[in-house]
Amino acid sequence: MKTIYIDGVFYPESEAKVSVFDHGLLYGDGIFEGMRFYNGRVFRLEDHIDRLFDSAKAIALTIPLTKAELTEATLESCRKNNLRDGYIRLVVTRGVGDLGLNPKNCKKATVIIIASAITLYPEELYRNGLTVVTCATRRMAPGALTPAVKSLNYLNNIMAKIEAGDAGEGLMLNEQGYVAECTGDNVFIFKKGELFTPPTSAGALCGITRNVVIGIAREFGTVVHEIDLTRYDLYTADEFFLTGSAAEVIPVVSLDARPIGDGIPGMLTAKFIKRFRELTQASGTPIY
Ligand code: PXG
Repeated sequence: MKTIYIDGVFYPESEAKVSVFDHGLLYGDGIFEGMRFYNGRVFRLEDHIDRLFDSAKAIALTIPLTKAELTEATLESCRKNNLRDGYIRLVVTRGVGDLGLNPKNCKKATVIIIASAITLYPEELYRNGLTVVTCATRRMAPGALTPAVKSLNYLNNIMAKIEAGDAGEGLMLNEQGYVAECTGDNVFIFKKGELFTPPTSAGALCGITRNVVIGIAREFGTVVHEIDLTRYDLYTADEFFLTGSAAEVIPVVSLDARPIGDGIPGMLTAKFIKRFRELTQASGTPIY
């Protein structure tokens, strides 16, 4: 039985409930983080906590805990569930209000922490690679809600996911038609040994796995370009992969029915996956 943190109290899964008047539910008014823990350590915990507080700041939401308190509550959620490997979902909503979207009527944010054992992608996908299709649904325009905020408004990404269906993962473009990201992952390509990824200004979340991969590239002496990419750049890439806390680093072997490179996961991607896995096993904030 899972034990879930809500506003300072741990509840059994069946009793872990929020009000129907919570604005996270009524309006998608809130923010979240999804992170992983491996071998008894939470990977990049500090970065996730920092990004959560930045998301909160951006939507004028006060998290009723300090960063240190939220960090401790996150680690305690793993301990209470006796877990060494798994997934953590941190959610902060605007809290309970009335049937009106004005956040001023919400007195206190709701803080939820779910630590769970689920793994999200089968190992064969890392060996065989993903199929990606471009979706008609565009990534949220920065003038509407900046994609830098990891908000509870995922509807446009969900529409893209529905479009992608069983075909595979969905690639999302921005309003100008440049590559933004996939529905829950950042995009990278290799061309002639150099690494390319869209800038966050193109509508990509400033992914923590993305930053780790850029760090690995520095370690390897690989040149990294954060520049606007079109679908042409992806079609003609030597290698293509996605990054995200859930997916980690995962190869892509086809986009819109065009094989990427030789149509099999690339050697450079494999090198990055290996190094990424070493880092997840050997670094992070100790839980116990
Ligand atoms: N873009 C979007 C839109 C995301 O939601 C990423 C990129 C990758 O960012 P990170 O920081 O994780 O490297 C995300 C992250 C889930 C889930 O349960 C989604 C994410 C992360 C963890 C779990 O669907 N998205």
